[in-house]
Amino acid sequence: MHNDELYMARAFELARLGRFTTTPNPNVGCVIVRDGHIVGEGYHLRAGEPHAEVHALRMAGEQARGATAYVTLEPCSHHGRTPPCADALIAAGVSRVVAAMQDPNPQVAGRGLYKLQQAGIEVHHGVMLAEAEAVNLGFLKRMRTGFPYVQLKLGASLDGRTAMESGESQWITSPQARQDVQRLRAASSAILSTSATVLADDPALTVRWDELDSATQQIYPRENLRQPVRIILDSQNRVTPQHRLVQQPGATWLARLQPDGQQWPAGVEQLSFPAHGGGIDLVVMMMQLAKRQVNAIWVEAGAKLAGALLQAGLVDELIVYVAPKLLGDNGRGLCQLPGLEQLADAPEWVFKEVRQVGPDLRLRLKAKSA
Ligand code: AOF
Ligand code: ZN
Repeated sequence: MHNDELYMARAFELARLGRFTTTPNPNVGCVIVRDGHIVGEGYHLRAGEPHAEVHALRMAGEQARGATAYVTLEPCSHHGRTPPCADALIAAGVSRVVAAMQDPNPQVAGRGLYKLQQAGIEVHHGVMLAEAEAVNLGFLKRMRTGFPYVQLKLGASLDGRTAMESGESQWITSPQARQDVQRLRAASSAILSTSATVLADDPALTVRWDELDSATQQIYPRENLRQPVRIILDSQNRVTPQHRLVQQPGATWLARLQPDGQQWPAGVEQLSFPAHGGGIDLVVMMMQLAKRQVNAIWVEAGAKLAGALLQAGLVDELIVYVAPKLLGDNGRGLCQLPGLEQLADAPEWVFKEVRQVGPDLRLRLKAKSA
């Protein structure tokens, strides 16, 4: 009787402790069990720092000999920023390794498990696979497809309006929904917005530790705070060094057709992309962002970008905050989808989760085909 799922569940608990900090690396947890006792535990905290297995092996010390290691992702076999975990497990004398899933990183892709097997270790994988997929949506999508995982945040009234005709839209964000957004921003690699939003609202687009809920603060101490990269679609070079987001901690990438010759503060980069349909080619941009190791993108922008991303098929998940208000016929729509005439052409989504956040509802949806 191995109790594999029990220990793997603990390994996932540990893996999730890294969910605000590991990007571009995956969230990985590891538990080492000997004679029915956990003798070592660890998780990956930050790229460049030791992998989960190394922390767990350090804690187990000599007790790792003859033990079983539970890892939420296949142990790596390559020399990256750190040496291979497969080698460390072999050197420690572990006799059995259970991995939740294989690592799709082409630098690993089965070689870690193979290496362990070759060393005479009993290897097992495919335990709690659904959990393994869910914990690394961004990393897995990037490794498998070369595209980042995209979450599109929308705020709507009960009748699906996003703002009054005037553009007034502050009503949507109940303090609880805003707090929820802070947490979801914090869990993403990058926040994508547009120059239209920057010019209209001059947002900071940062994670404010003080505004996170206390449960998140507990697992994410202030000193670990990481700012997701702010990526601004700015095809007409309208963002200036005076805008608020430019002066925030962390990086800002201005996605442009043509860089300007200005001196920008440290942390600001201009990236150039080809044009498509009067703006930036979003598909090319997403591929380039994945090449820059962006795993998961949180989109906070207006109806125009929302529509363009949806029409390009680039959205993996919708996060819709629905406020219990009616805005009526003059309110603006949630996303611009011009040319949609027939019901048969309407993109279909599947509800994955419905939750009440303060006075609002939060809906989480995935594309029907996904
Ligand atoms: C593991 N355990 O805890 C993690 C793994 O640059 P490095 O050395 O940090 O390597 C990063 C790659 O290693 C990453 O892309 C993924 O394939 C794997 N991550 N592997 O055995 C861990 N974080
Ligand atoms: Zn490793």
